[in-house]
Amino acid sequence: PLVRSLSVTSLSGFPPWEDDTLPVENLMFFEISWEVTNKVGGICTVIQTKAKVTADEWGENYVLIGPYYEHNVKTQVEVCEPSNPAIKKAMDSMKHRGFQVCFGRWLIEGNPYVLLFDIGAAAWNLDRWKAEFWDTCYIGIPHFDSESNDAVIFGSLTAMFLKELADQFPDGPNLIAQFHEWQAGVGLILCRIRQYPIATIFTTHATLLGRYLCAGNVDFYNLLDKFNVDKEAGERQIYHRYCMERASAHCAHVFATVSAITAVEAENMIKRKPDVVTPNGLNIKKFSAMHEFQNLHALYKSRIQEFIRGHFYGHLDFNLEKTLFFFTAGRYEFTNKGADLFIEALSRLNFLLRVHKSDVTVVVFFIMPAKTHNFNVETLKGQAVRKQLWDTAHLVKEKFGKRLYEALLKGETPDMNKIFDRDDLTIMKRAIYATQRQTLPPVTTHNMLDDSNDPILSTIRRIGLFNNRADRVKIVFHPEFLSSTSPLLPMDYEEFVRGCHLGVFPSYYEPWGYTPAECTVMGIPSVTTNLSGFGCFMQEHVADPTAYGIYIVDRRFRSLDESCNQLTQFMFGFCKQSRRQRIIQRNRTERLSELLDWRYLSRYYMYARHLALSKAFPEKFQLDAIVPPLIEGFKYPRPASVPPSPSVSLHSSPHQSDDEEEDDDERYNEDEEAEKDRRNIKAPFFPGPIPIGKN
Ligand code: G6P
Ligand code: 1S3
Repeated sequence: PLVRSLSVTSLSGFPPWEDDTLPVENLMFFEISWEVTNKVGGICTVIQTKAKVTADEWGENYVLIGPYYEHNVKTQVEVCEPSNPAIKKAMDSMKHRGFQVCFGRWLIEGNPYVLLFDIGAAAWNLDRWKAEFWDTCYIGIPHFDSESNDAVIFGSLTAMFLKELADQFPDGPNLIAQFHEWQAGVGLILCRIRQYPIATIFTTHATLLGRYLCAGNVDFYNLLDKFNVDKEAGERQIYHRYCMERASAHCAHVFATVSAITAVEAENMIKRKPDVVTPNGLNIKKFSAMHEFQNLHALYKSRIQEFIRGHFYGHLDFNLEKTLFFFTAGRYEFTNKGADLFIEALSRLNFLLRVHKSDVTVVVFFIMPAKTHNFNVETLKGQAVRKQLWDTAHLVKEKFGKRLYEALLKGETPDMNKIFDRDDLTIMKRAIYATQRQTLPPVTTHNMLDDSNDPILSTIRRIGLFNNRADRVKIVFHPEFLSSTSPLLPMDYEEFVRGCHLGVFPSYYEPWGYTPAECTVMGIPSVTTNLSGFGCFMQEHVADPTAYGIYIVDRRFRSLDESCNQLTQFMFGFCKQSRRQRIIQRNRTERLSELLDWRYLSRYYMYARHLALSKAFPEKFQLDAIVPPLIEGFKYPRPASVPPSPSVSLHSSPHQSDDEEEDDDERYNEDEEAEKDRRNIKAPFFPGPIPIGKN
């Protein structure tokens, strides 16, 4: 009984992927997560970016369920009454029992409905619900773990609401509920054990144990099947959380995770093989003009250059036109996110650039939030000095302009020896004197709370990358997320990424990894690893990822030292590219963005829903009738022209020039290259969902 058809036109000129979707008129779909309207990490990005395609498919029958926080609601939600009388009735019943429930539209693209529960206001039930949870599945929650207590309240309220709704629909519509991560899992466990008629999906975005074990000094991937998981969880005092996570996965009709590598991890840590992998996508907006994102790169790069002028005042003996900006960003998990490997590789890169007498300078930004006492004086002073020089130049320019004008009015050319008077020279000399400094440009922009034990700073001290004049690699550690209102670097994250040349994310533990994916859709090359979901995905679907600006470090089958050398070589190779080659590479990187578009990737979520329905209501939904045929092994082909490797002497266009300034028109040739690539692609783009196993 398939009624609706979804037509997605591929940007690569592939045939549109036509698929029969579910008869959503007879279904309701709920997605439950602690991060609905509440940004904590990557799960919010998943839900937020996916909202549009899901709302387009499900319309009024799609509702997200999350926790109520007054500030979030005030800034992100338009509160309204539910149009569906059944939802209203269920909410009224809950309100009648003393619970606070809020309904509205989330003000993001797609405008999905949200239903939010006030966790604090329901806390008076905590003891009772914990006891019920214990009686139901023998998982005991210690009183001091407030996050787990919140999970019990959130789960109990979710289950109560879904029950109220299901009771009103003895003959349908059928309900599907997808729960994300262990914080939402209690609701799923309760629904299943109490046998509510709901098709359930549990998605884990990372396993608790995987994250903990990787952060310790453990050879995680080689020992995956050797861990005594109960014991490991107990020793880390997360046994109850681990039980919630494991029970959620086992109770669900369908168990999903975000990447193949996390599927293997889940199989070993949670002991259930996921039924489906649902890779994370993004909401891709294509510019109508191919070069528009290149213009944005130039625009935002100039803003970063301004910051550099201030930060390195008195030490600006490097050419900003030959300076590359690398960055890493994310949750401050030093080893999990590969910051340890990155700094070591930077020290090797510094050495290589110095011995090869390279004229390239690399400024590396670390954007990872840590505890601080705000900006440090030296950093603020840098920007003040830059501003003062700018004002001085402006003042002198004004005076100069006036004199020039007067002279021209008299029909004279000015005497260049007298064009500056004594005052002008004094002002200029004083401004120059102000740029003298006794200290090196600071490595960190903030006063750190625990400076001496901070892992990034400690490593930098050990290897001695202190922004000396002779260093070709300079470090700027910004231990706070970026903001367009910052007095230091007033840019938001997206602008900053666009202005950089390379994102470096050599993670050891990364179930998916949105940071390199975001770089890709903005046309910025990045480094990732074969231990990250994103890296493995690219390896699987792109024939030559490096040519497209996706550098994948092998952290799985190589020693730490070998991985470090590989990363160093990637970065050194990148530094050897000409501007023309960088422009070509950015164009290619940006072309991959369609691989990450929810318009394609959401079909894995569709498949998970089909599967859940067929398991929960086998008499009504048969899977065979709705799974699209699988066409395996699709790869995005190699680029039509020569890869922009600096060691390759062949040029990728007829007008190669070493003059950096002449390179800009290259993008038009690149448009042609993109066309050639499109013609090269023969297979349909995304073949359809990949079920990776059965229970
Ligand atoms: C973009 C702009 C060009 C600019 C170039 C700089 O392509 O459209 O005008 O010259 O970026 O590239 P680079 O890699 O040197 O920052
Ligand atoms: C997790 O967030 P994280 O940074 O703690 O979920 C994200 C969304 O699925 C994923 O991108 C990331 O790798 C995971 O680690």
